[in-house]
Amino acid sequence: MNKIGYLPGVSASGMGLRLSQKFVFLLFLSGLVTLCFGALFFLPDSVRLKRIFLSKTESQARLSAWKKGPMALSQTNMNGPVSGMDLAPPPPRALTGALAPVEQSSRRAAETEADQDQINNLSLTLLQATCFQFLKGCCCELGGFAISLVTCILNPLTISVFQMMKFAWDNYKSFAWGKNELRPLTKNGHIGNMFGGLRGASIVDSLDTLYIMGLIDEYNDAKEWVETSLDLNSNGEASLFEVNIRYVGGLLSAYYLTGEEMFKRKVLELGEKLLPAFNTPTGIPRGVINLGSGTSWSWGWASAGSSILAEFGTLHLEFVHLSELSNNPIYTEKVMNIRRLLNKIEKPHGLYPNFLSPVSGNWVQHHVSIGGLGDSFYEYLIKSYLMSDKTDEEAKNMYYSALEAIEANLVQKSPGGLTYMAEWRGGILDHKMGHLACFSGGMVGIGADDGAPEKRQHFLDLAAEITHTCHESYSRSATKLGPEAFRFDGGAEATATRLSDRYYILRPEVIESYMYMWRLTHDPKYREWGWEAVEALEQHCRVEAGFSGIRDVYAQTVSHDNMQQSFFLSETLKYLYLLFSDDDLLPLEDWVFNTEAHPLPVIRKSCLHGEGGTHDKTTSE
Ligand code: DMJ
Repeated sequence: MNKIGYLPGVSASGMGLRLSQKFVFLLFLSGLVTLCFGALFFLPDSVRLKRIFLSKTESQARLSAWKKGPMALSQTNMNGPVSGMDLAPPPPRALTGALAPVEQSSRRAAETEADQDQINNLSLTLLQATCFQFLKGCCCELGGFAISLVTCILNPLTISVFQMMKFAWDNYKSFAWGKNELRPLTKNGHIGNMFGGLRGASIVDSLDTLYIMGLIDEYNDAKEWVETSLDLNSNGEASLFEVNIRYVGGLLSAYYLTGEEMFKRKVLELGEKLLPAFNTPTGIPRGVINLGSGTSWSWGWASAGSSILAEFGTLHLEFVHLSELSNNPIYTEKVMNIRRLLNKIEKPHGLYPNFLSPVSGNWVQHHVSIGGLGDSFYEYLIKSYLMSDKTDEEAKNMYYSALEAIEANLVQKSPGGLTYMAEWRGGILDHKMGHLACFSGGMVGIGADDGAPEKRQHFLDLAAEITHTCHESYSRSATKLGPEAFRFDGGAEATATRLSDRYYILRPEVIESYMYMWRLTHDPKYREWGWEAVEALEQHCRVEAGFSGIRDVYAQTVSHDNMQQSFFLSETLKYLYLLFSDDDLLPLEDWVFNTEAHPLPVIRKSCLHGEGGTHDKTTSE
């Protein structure tokens, strides 16, 4: 029996409702919508809601708002949790003047006709998008539709993100279907060399985002492609890490969210193909694998044939789930072996260097970073603990010891008062923080509650400070998007000083931290910051046929890199959507996001093998 329906916080379509119940529910909902709309006509003319929805300029405004897309929504009230009541005219620039008193700007706003037009556009776009969702939902299954409709009505901000996803996806589908990424300027596909012969990275990475947003037709197209065209018998150099986080993670999430057996079959087939990478003297996998022949080797650029901490240290979540689904302990054994070695090995100042020999099991270089090369290893320690329903004590202890070492050696305060995580090269600090390292605000945040009681508030403060610094790296640029790396030396404070660090490739880490910090604190500034990012993405990264990275975040006139990364669809847009959604959409108590933002369910104690519970609440039997 399929038990997927037990998974919390997911809008699995039509879950648990019989046809007759669906019909009654549908009738009830349409009645409710008609009633609410009809009631507008009986309101006095002075009521703002009536002016918004029944404005004289309606048809004109509707048309232009719909054409403008999400930007027409850019004037939304961010002063607190969004609710249906917040549909009243918002302060037009309340966001750009981020912390300006909302009341004051609200009064200013109402003064000009142009602002009033914008307000109308906002509301009509909302109304239209709601109708769009409504009609779409009617053609789909009721469960997904109901959730989409309710989400839409309650929270107009999610509509913007929904529209961005639809735009990114539609263009990928039109111009790059089946390729790994879309090239939005040249309107063609990109294959690259990260996934061996595997194709459709954007499709697999998007499955869960489409599903969560209620883009059901698009999800069905993606599902059909996976079923009929995702060929796992490929020959080519694949990154073990990238295949794991995007393909294994994407398929696992799709399975857990939808209960489609096909995803489970595919992911177990793929998982098996990854195992030969672990055939090394230490069991530490090499970075590159040929999925066809099973031969593996180290990256040419990694010193002395070493493996990378962030790569072999970012397998745990997916591999534990592969064991759960296959009932085969081999995957868990492989990652537990990595864990054991890392726990035992001597660490300089308690820190984990980024390069390790898969042959000798020794560190190769003493470069430590919470950004690229190290990042998701730390993330997976705390998430392994959380995903184990807080039973994996080894992961917990390793995480808090690592964090202690990081705080003692890497965490710095700039002269301007910004907290950042520097990099460490054999004892010498490099006062640089990469965009990738900005995920750590969220990581320290989600780990705060399980730290020593006297440290909890401190961890939460640290998480907030890091997230603030990363936001500063955005707000100090001309585009309001952050550079690939920013520095705190030579007078620099959260800005890139080298030309080669100025690019932004649609990365998610800063928004990821906003999402976690919002969920943990409900401080409205995180939604304000998320909205700034939406506006910046719309203004600088949206091109005619999709979203593109940009070469220089400090340039007034941007130059595009012609690449819509698959993580933009799986992470950046998903985290934005969650940031503006209610907390009960994929609640953090029940779900853990892999490093590519693919949600995996917490494995409850009672469900673990050999503990007397059922085999696995989340699998089909
Ligand atoms: C993603 O593929 C993952 O988040 C990974 O852990 C690091 N980098 C990219 C996005 O920036």
